[in-house]
Amino acid sequence: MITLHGFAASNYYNIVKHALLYKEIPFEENLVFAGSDALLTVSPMGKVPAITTDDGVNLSESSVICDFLEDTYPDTPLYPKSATERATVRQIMKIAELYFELPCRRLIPYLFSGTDAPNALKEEVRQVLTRGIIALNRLCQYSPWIAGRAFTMADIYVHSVNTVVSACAPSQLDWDVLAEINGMKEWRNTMRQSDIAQKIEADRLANMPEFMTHIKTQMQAAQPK
Ligand SMILES: N[C@@H](CCC(=O)N[C@@H](CS)C(=O)NCC(=O)O)C(=O)O
Repeated sequence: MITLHGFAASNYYNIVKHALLYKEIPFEENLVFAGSDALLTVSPMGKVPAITTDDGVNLSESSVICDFLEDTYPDTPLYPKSATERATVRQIMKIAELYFELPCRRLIPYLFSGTDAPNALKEEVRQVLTRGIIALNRLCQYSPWIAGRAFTMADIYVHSVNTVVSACAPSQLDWDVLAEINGMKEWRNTMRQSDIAQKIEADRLANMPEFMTHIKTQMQAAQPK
């Protein structure tokens, strides 16, 4: 059985968890936080998520794991058949990660510590997000799913990405970034209603207190003595 390593408060972890649940692939969860030696044994960068396959192979990087799951468990597909359409799905995922999630992620330390990010950082983040918004407005179709008529990995990916965007941008930038993408909020409401999304959200909330304790311990350890 596949083991999914990481923690339920992680949006990247939840991408893989959502795909596993959607494809009805049996898996077990191994709770491990970033920064631990245990994680480094399965994830070379020490990042969450990682999986251990049935064959005992460790894999990390959410998009790599998503591809592995699709290749290994093609039933209940999450990518279209044609190479062009598959690339279009991956293009949405990549742009959402690089120009939507990653800039917002830079604000997370300030969100967690309840402080205001420096203005120069906020400006850098705003500039990347502005271009990300233009790109996603061009790419996302919402007809009814993000890449068109079929539900794909891009729906799962962007839904999880949005957890970080919606937590960071309004509070740190005073900017409702999701409202800038036509159809995003309506689609998000639809996404939230599935049983899988609701289970993932319940697990995320349940893991939050332990995760925040872990973060506070890490922040205290990093303070100069
Ligand atoms: N590109 C990675 C990003 C994963 C990532 O940043 N995960 C966070 C948790 S949400 C993490 O492990 N952070 C700790 C670190 O960056 O060292 C992926 O797609 O899996």
